[in-house]
Amino acid sequence: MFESLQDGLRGAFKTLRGKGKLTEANMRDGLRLLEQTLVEADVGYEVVRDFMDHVTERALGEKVLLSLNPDEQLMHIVYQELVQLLGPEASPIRIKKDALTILMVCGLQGSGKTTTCGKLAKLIEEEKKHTMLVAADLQRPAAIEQLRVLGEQIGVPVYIAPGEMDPVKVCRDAVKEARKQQVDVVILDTAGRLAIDRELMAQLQRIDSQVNPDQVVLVVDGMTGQDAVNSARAFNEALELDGVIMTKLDGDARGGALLSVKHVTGVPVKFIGTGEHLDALELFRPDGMAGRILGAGDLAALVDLARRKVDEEAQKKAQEDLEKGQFTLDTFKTVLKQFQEPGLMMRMLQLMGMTPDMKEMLENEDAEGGMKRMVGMIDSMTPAERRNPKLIDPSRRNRIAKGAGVQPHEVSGLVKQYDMMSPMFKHMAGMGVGDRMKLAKQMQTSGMLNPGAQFRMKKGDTGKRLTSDERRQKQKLREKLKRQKKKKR
Ligand SMILES: Nc1nc2c(ncn2[C@@H]2O[C@H](COP(=O)(O)OP(=O)(O)OP(=O)(O)O)[C@@H](O)[C@H]2O)c(=O)[nH]1
Ligand SMILES: [Mg+2]
Repeated sequence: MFESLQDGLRGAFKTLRGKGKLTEANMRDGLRLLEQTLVEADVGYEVVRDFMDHVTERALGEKVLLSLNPDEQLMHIVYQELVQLLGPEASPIRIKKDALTILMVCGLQGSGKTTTCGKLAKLIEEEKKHTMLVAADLQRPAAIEQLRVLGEQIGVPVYIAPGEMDPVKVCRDAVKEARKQQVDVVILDTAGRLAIDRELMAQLQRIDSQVNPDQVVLVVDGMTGQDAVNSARAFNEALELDGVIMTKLDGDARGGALLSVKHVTGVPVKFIGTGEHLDALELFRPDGMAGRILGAGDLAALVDLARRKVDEEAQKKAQEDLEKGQFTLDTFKTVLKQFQEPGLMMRMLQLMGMTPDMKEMLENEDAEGGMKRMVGMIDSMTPAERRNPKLIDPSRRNRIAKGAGVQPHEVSGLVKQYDMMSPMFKHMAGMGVGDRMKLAKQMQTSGMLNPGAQFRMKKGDTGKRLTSDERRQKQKLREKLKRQKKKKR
């Protein structure tokens, strides 16, 4: 997601890293790169200007210039300002407790309305609420059929009124029917147009005033950049939107629309669509997204994804083990086994914070195959070995390798990874941003994917070590800072 935006930001922070002496001039270089990156990501002009004003004011503050890690400090400022820009709060769809919630979904043609209605219904059903989809797009006969098929796939009733020409009547009748059937949430899939026109708006306004939905959400295509923002503005003027759902962020979207829409329209993003699959809808969390954009991952989204993907039994076991502070190889195996769905590992790792070079490297790896090998090795261990991998001496190692059909060094690799991972897993809960950034860095060097990967990973992980010159400079700065502190006291 947003790869060039991520690259650009990393570039901006990099200009500050390892600089012997940080001055206002080189901080300004970093800020200029930051601004350029935002413009290239198609963030609106006004938004870039306000954002840069805030960041610049804080970055040129004395504290950052004097700090030992100006790149990290700037990153932190950018993180906080991004959270403000994107939210700052998440804005979930509210569902009433004991009454019918009416959700009206609108948007331009092809923005992803119908798919999103299906995804929403699926998500709500997973929360043990009953939904009903309403085919209120009478523009094309195929639209009704599309919704009917979607409903069938997820096992949700679809209200269809054959031969009815008035979408307002369809919606009114559907709501009546939903009340009768004691449905919790009714989702209206309305018609779209290629462009905003008066007739469409008038139709939507009639539905809005006669059906009185609890929430009106607009679906916009995140790939269309500022056009998405403009359509959000127009729809909001006509309908007073409660929120936006931005789709197709899995593709080549540059990020500009997502970064601009709240600032320009005042309407929060509620969910994001990240794929064609019916489970590719995520609650939009500004802090998580800011973390993702900065390459620090998004643990809350990771937990959501895990909750949906990892089966309950496995989850419960892992949770219990973690609570007891026992992250054994058995727990590790339980976790690993869940990751063998193609592509899932990649999604998880992205949420954990993965740099593009790491991604490129992993794309050449057979991650799922690697998991299977690891599970095989754990299966070949005795219960005692799984509880205490320290028992694994060379002769046990050979036995395990033979049993799993792998090389002995792969067994050592697995144990090493387990050693690295287990404290991380134990500390994952309740971590702040700073810790998450640290965790992301650790993840990148731990090579959890397959035994042996960590060695390659270390090789590619260059440029982190400071030269002796830079170390001396840092030391000087540190001493200077100490002296200043003393003076203050
Ligand atoms: N990659 C990707 N594709 C999506 C996403 N959401 C929707 N799509 C695709 O976008 C296309 C259009 O989606 P629809 O749900 O039919 O869009 P619509 O707004 O209902 O379109 P009309 O009913 O014609 O106005 C479909 O091919 C969807 O699979 C998403 O988050 N990611
Ligand atoms: Mg549709």
